[in-house]
Amino acid sequence: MGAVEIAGFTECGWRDPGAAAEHARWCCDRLERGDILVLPHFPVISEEDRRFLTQVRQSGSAFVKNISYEPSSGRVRGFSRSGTDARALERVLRSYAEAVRAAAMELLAPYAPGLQTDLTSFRPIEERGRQLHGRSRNDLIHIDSFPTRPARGRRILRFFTNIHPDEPRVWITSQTFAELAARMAREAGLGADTARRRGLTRQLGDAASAALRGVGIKLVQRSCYDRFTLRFHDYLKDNQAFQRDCSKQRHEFPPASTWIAFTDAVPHAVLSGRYALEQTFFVPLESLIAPEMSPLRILEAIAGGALV
Ligand SMILES: O=C(O)CCC(=O)C(=O)O
Ligand SMILES: [Fe+2]
Repeated sequence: MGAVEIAGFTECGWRDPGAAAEHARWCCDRLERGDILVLPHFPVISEEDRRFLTQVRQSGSAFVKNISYEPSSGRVRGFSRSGTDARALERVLRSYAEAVRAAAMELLAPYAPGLQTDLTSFRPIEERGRQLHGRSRNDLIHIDSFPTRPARGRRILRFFTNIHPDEPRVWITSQTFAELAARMAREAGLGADTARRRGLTRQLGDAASAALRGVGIKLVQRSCYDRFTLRFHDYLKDNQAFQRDCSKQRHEFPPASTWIAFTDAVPHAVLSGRYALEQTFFVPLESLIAPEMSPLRILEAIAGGALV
């Protein structure tokens, strides 16, 4: 597991179109094995848009972690309205989302038919010394799982771009998901919840959510997989011995670089840096080169049964 530099891919696509299919497959394979792909110079947005973003302020609310953009609706949330041109912000985030999607379709061509665009974010706050509470902290090593958007076994693929003019964004990563899960999944509660939620509780839950749907309220329907990955995220952040003793690799992502990882399986934390853009995708299992290496299949093998 590590960071792998991709030299042959530019904003115009693969340098050697004849080898594009083979290179794209290789990239997917590396990602699925837990590596981070790094495009050392891949700024994605123009210098003018970059300067604009560094003037945008995040809302001061404690509930807002990043500025987020929903490509499907065009909604931007979490920015400070005073002094920000909301339409310009929407345009810049949309153009980032579109450019990243176009790059993903070529760089990771095997995923193109199934690639599902999720949210875009802009992260203007300095991460070093950031005062987030407990499980929201970004500087504690974790795997990603989203409380409001269940993955149901799909992979969480994220592109990050450092738009700071001169400082790197610094991450640490740890060992593979397979190793973490083998050591800690049971202790973190894999299996316990699966059994408890079957039967009556489950049926009551279904009836209640049907009733709420009837009056226009949508409940988040989490699979066993999602309930466990949320628990595992919390378990890792709460586990001081793990945070202190786990193997660590440090990565510095330079200004104008873009890096890509399956953050549902690469344990990661950010130590410092400000001004990053990020685009999330879901990749269905059918699109993967090695589905048996996905967190869903690894956890199902440990649990001894289906989790979605
Ligand atoms: O902002 C970053 O560099 C990573 C933060 C993170 O781990 C996350 O948003 O899940
Ligand atoms: Fe994360």
